[in-house]
Amino acid sequence: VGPTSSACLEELLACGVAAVRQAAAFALDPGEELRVEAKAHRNDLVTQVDRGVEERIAGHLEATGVPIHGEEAHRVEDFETYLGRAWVLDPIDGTLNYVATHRDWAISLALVDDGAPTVAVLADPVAGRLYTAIRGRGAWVQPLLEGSAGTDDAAPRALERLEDLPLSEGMLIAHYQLTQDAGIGQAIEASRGMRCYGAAALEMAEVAAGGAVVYAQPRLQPWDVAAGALLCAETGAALTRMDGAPFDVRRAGSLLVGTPTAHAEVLGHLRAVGD
Ligand code: 2AM
Ligand code: CA
Ligand code: CA
Ligand code: CA
Repeated sequence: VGPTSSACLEELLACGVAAVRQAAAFALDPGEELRVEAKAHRNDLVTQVDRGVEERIAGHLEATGVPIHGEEAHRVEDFETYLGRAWVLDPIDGTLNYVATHRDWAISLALVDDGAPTVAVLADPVAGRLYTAIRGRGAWVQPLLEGSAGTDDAAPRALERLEDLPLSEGMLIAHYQLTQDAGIGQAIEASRGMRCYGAAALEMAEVAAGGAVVYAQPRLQPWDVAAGALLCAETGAALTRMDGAPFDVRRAGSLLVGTPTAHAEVLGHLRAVGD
């Protein structure tokens, strides 16, 4: 592993950033009325914009020669055990929010190599923020839209390493179905308060940026978590399944991510009621 391979990751990051910026502009202003369809159940929605974003990004990334594993149209076969490089894409994370309120949705793209996320591009288009990361080199946030060249506020700013705050000094992000779990109930009591944004990628970015000390969610897919997992790892968050098992972004399952101390506290609450 020498300078060539790192230059290569930077090129792939630049390509991902260009693809996501272009697709975000489209999703912010698709120029036609939304057409909403239900998939597996009545709240599992997809729109022509989800599909359009995936198509646009896939088209842009074709030149990289890396296969795409995306929520709406692209699949890498046997992804759970896939080795090598793949782009993992959630064209719109938080489709329900996109349809209902037009905010709290994200575009999440990651390059995964032998199951490990190595490049992350995560856009919060309504907030105008773009998060990026390269494995082992850090995570950054910058304006989604490119400002006038040379201005300081357009440059990527490194996300600071997380202060290892306990649950009592921060917010806990969890979803309704989890609030009825006794262990999570205890953890909510021990925290400053509970929040829920309904977009897993943004919830992970919130932990990486220090806005919440922990986030728990029972069932997530690779495209929900691949980019967020790298942002969180690069800022020093602890990341496992909700039972403490190791996390593999290639497999669907639960997620518990947070500052090392808050993460351990929540695991303790979950285990205390599980015994
Ligand atoms: P999505 O909007 O891309 O489907 C909402 O609670 C969060 O969980 C979102 O990140 C949503 O992603 C994700 N999610 C994963 N599987 C889901 C499902 N079957 N139905 C609704 N949301 C799902
Ligand atoms: Ca979906
Ligand atoms: Ca999603
Ligand atoms: Ca989606």
